[in-house]
Amino acid sequence: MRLSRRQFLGAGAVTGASLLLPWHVRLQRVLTQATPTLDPTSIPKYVTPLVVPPAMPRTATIKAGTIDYYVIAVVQFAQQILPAGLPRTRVWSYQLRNAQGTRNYPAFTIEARAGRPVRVQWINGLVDAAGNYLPHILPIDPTLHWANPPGGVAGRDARPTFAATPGAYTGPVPIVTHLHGGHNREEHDGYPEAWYLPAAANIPAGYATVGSLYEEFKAKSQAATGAVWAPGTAVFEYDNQQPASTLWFHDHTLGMTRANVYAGPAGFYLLRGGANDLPAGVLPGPAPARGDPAGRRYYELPLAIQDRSFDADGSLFYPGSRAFFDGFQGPYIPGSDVPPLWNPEVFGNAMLVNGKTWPFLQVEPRRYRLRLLNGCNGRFLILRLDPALGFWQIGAEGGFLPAPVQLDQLLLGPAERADVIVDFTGRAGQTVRLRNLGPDEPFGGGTPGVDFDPANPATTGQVLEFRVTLPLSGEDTSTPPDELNLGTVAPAKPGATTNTRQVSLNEAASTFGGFDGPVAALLGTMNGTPSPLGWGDPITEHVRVGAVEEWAMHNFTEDAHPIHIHEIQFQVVNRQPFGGEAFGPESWETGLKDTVVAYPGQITRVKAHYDRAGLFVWHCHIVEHEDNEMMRPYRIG
Ligand SMILES: [Cu+2]
Repeated sequence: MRLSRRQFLGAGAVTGASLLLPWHVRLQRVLTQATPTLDPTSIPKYVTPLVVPPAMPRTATIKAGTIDYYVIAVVQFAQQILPAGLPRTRVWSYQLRNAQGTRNYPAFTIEARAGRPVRVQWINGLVDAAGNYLPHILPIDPTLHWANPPGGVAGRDARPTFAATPGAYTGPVPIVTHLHGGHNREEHDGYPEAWYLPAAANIPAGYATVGSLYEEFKAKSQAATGAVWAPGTAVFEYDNQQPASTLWFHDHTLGMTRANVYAGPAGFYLLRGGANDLPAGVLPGPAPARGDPAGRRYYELPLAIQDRSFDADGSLFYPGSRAFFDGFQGPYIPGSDVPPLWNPEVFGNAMLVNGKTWPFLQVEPRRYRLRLLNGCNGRFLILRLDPALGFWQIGAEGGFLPAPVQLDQLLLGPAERADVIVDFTGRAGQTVRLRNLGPDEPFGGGTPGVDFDPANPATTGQVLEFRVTLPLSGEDTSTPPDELNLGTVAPAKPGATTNTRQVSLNEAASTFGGFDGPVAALLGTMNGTPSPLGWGDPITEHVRVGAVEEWAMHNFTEDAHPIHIHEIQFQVVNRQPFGGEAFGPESWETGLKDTVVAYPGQITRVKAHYDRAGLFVWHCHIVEHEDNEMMRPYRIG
């Protein structure tokens, strides 16, 4: 029996009862399986200094100095992620072309100015010294609806059929970079079907070398900007006509984002200036700037928090079998509808900040601005400081909040960002640890220790150590957070709603007899009852240019999903338990956002101004979900 796409989606056409599956229960069983061979408790903590990614140098300025131009390649290299003395780790990340000194995981930060475009030639540099392609360093399930280069032009961006269970894909790796939070032309968004292989010497005959939308977007881009896309590259221009904020870039290839991002490629893109930024000196700074001398002290720091697992040889561990998740050993193909390699969620057993396990940072007794990113594949973070200094959150994904919010903990779903101020004043000599109380399993909402077990306090419950050991280098002249006036710079909310849309979040159970595990997560429409839809189904979200739409996202699953809508920044309107009363957004959700936590059994409503025509996507940012159908195309105009 062959597993066709139609049969697969048949599994998704489920009733309400089978939508509610105990994924948590299954995962708990898995966590007792010690598959990664490096015991995380054997990794010494707080022995490695935090790395603050420097600002990415420009390749050039172009168009009479009006555009910042970068030529950036995704490359493979080894980095000391684990503490010195333990093996190095093979990773991928971005580097400026021909500048090995800019090679780092996570990438150097792109510093952008409001109103000043940034153009990047993104090179797929996953080739060896001889120019032959490098295979993926992590297992890729070729049975999903994915980029599928071996399918050729006719079979790319599809779910291939197999007569027997295949192994992992070992061919050339497609990439396409997405600027998360950006507001740009469709051809520069990093559409999942606009991927491209490296321009390698040994691409197998018959392989598709680009995704199904690459050529169309290439033509549009060249017409709009004049930039030529050479083989193995794409040239994306970012307008930076949006409020100052914390954006980030990462891979977005169809059906393999989970592995491409876990392998490393991600970086911060900090947009500053314009009407929605504060004058220099108001907030703690500086942050790394282009051309800084070595050893400069920074009071604004980007912090990318990620969970990863390792094998004893230092290599990244990512499960290569569904058996890791719930012990299901098959049969896969033929016989069942269960993807053999894909795992519904993957949690690492070690915590990394900016590419190092459990680093430490020496700080002065003064205020710091931290740009926090949850860069985990599927883990929700609940961050607290110990001792409990608390945080002043001043911004989220879409810019500043209307007013600073004092919080004793930060909840961050995958891809969410928090712009916060932490005050170490008066703490000289103290050690302050950043802890994580989020669960080591899918998050469903609730309180650590009450509704779920917090992360393992010996490992994933710890993140970073601040040591207030540096003498003050000078007076802290930044404005105390409780005196900050953000109201003048907080971005405007969308206007009155012109259209309301009901959409749904769903899980699909296997139809294989005797096995009720999840085989996919799905978005869909909602008309009294949910209609789950896959990536390949016709577009259902057609949005008029200029519309202000409110999307009511009904979550029929057991888990919270961080839902990201490309191209726009939305306002969180409210949440409403099924059959209950609506309540307003959290205090830290009062600005604009691009990713929102949609809780199980609730309707989460978000509103945005869809002002720019194009083909974009919305999806769950648990990237294992995104890769297996929990992503939908949508069109503006
Ligand atoms: Cu999800």
